[in-house]
Amino acid sequence: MGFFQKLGLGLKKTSQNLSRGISDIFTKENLSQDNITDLEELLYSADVGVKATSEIIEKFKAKKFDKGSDIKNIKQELCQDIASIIKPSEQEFIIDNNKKPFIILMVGVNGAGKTTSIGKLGKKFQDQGYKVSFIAADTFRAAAVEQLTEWGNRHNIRVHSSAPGCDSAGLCYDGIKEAIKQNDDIVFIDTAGRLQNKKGLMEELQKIVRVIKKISPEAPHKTLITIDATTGQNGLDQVKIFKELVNVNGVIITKLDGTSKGGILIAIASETAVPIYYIGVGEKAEDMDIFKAEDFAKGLLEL
Ligand SMILES: Nc1nc2c(ncn2[C@@H]2O[C@H](COP(=O)(O)OP(=O)(O)OP(=O)(O)O)[C@@H](O)[C@H]2O)c(=O)[nH]1
Ligand SMILES: [Mg+2]
Repeated sequence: MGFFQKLGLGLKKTSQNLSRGISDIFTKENLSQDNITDLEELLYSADVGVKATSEIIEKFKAKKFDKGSDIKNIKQELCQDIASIIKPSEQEFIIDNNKKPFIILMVGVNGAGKTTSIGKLGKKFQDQGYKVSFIAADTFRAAAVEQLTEWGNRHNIRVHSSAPGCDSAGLCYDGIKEAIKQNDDIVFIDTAGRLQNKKGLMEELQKIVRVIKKISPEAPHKTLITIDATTGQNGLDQVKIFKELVNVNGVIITKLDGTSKGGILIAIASETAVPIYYIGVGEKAEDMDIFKAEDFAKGLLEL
């Protein structure tokens, strides 16, 4: 199964609600203000958010659909409107070969999918011929180191780790030094999950960034945040706050499978200028791929 199909299946919970809702709205009666309000509510319930919803509604109103309008045509128009809103967030993830190792810091709240995403992306880049290593800087939990080590073992990727409880910034420093020595192309740094409103933990993350900069002032070359799509609108705050504090410059949206809140991707695209590089629709390595705006919009409307 190709990723486009997987995405379609993964988005089922969101797309079925939307599809059914649209059919219900536009088969009942003439298009009136009520229909527009229903459509608005439908978008809110998929966590599309206030800004993107009003943009979509404005575009949609201008089209003046009527009772006789074909549902497929309505969906196609909506699909185009959504795609045009999220398109600016579709950007190629480029590894700059002049920055060696290319250092990627992974951040986010607890359980969002950081470690899994590192495993998946590490494998992806290795398949492209890059020499990859991981730094297990989630020193809070022994299980976190084991989890990353398991991904490393599975794909023959070196994992730099230390005993739980050690200073994570120091571990990052050593890990990067080691990566330089080993001539690695890409280093992923896994960090502990932290809630965006916990000051101490956010300060610790800033310390990690400061220490990385001691080795290379331009690093981390990418700071990615993983957002669990099932958390809905809170994901938007997470992007904004992590961006403010550690200059997040890329988003990965995980767990789009099994949620009816897949619209959060649209909210993040419309309300932050941070590119969305990858999306996840399952636990396996092949369940993550590049974010493509048109494909996502099609999946969302079952087209
Ligand atoms: N269904 C589904 N599960 C996912 C996806 N991404 C990650 N998971 C699962 O989500 C759970 C949490 O993922 P982790 O990678 O451990 O998350 P984390 O952010 O590292 O968590 P902490 O280190 O505890 O903060 C695991 O069981 C993953 O297999 C996805 O795209 N879809
Ligand atoms: Mg983790």
